[in-house]
Amino acid sequence: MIGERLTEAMNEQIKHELESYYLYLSVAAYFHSKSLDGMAHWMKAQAHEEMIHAMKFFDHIIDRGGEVRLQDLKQHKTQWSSTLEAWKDAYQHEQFISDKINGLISIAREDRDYASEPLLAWFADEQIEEEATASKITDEIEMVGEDKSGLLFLDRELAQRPFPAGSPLDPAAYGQAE
Ligand code: OFO
Repeated sequence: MIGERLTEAMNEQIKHELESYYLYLSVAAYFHSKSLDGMAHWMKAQAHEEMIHAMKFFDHIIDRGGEVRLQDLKQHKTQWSSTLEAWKDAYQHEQFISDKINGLISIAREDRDYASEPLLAWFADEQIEEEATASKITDEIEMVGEDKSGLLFLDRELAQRPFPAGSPLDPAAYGQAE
């Protein structure tokens, strides 16, 4: 059975993952308002991943006999001063999440909760990828600067990210063309 300290920390992490979901949806709305629909699409696909992250912790707590206690979510920004600022926020947010995952690993080790190791190792790996991707795109946006054709090129490229099959965030799932 999972201990109370780790249960509490994982419940907190469910909140952070749902806030990630919310943040990426908020950034998607901002990009749509700027006609950067490819970037908005990328953010929605990312939001889908964040919901999966939240559910991994949700199921783990339940499977280990703990109690899931959902918490209030923070209100995110709805406006950014530039495309670059929005991507920088996403990158910074991923660094914050990595820190939280490291905190969970420390608690699990201190409490000798070996059963959570595979899940937390998966998240540690996932964060390497999430940070690397957000950092790379932020660098690219920084490189194109004020060049509108460069931005358009990146927007088209980011539109290529596939939605996981059956994603409720895929406009095809609710009969919309993106
Ligand atoms: Fe859940 O990895 Fe991003 O936030």
